[in-house]
Amino acid sequence: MTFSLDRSATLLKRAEALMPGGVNSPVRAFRAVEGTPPFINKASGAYLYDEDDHRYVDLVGTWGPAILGHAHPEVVSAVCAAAGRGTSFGAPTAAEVDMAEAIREFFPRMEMMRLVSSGTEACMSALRVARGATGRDAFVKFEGCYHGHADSFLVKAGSGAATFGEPNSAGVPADLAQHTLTLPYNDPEALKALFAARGDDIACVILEPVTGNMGVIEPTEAFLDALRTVPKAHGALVIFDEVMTGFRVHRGGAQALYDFPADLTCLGKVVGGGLPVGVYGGKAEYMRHVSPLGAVYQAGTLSGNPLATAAGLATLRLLTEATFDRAAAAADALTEGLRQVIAETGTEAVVVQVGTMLTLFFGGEIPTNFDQVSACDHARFGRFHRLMLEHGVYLPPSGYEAWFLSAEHGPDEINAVIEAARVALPGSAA
Ligand code: KE4
Repeated sequence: MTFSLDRSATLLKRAEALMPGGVNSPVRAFRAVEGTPPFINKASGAYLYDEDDHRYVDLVGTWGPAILGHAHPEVVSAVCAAAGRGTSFGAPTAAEVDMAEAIREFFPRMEMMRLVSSGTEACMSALRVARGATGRDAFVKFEGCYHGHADSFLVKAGSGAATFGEPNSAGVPADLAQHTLTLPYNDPEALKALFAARGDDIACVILEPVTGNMGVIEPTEAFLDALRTVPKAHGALVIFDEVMTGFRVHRGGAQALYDFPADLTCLGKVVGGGLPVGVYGGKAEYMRHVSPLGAVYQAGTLSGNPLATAAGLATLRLLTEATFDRAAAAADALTEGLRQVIAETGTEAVVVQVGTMLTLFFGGEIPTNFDQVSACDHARFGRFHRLMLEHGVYLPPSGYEAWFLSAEHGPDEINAVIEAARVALPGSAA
């Protein structure tokens, strides 16, 4: 039976008349891969179900949040119970206190924090705190890293910006972008040289401590060592954007994995259990700059929303060591299986995995920065993606993204992905 997405194609036509590209976030349009994006109408455990009644093993996990698997019964019932008590109050609630205490259990360096509604809000607010606390305008980001779509970050950005070859977005004023200083990832010498030249102007360095938005790339020891010493020597903060790596590369994020003293941390995705939650926080000396205590303003109608905190709190309470280890074991098994099939089929590809996330790159070497990722064969990834979809596996629609595993990906699901790759790897050759 041929693989058809007729209902999704019809929905896409309607959607394109109303929303740019027919989507509410660019990567979902599947413009970097082949074919129509399936419109999803249900998710459960490790699976997605689309409008044309296809079932897929899901390796996007709604871009990270679904570490427990989709529609976990205890998360669903927590959200339903909260909804029955009202969806939003715009007032402090006990759940927000419980949530902040639960987050601090995972991230003890977050002495004080603020809940917001997205990773973008978390990162833009953390940058504002760093600027407010230091009185400096310039900040450092790394090429290929993505910190959400706030203006200052859309300079040499990763994720969809990189996917569509627009790492510098239109609409960002040059006199704002001039304060965004970008460096190659994993280049300690470049970091040292920039600080030697402009250290007194720099408020902070922000990075994905393990990247996910140019595929999964690990930091080198030398890079981490430079990050531990150079910014501090010039009075600049280090912000760990753990929106993706938080609860994913380790239950305590990359700062636990590498024992790194991040001054500020941004969280998102898993922390909301699939509902809109972002968090920024860190040393109390910096967070006390935030209104109403200090002069750094940040606000939000739905910050700490009762449904979102119910989903987040249920997720954090369920994310025990054993649950995390199940998701990490699934990622281990998938990495091992993909490497075997790559060898068997003689494909030029490598797999990089950290914790519960991984990326397959169509290239000969393990990439360490954005240029090396860009040199991979992304056209082949587009063909591979389509073949995997036709064989029941839903991958992120870009070679610049991470694949995510959950506690619900068992041997059946991992074997199904490996068998699909056994066909799609050779099938995707030019
Ligand atoms: P949101 O505003 O999308 O919640 O978070 C922005 C963000 C910040 N920091 C990191 C490290 C992130 O990965 C993200 C968002 N990630 C993308 C996926 N690469 C979200 C998916 C999308 O844009 O549709």
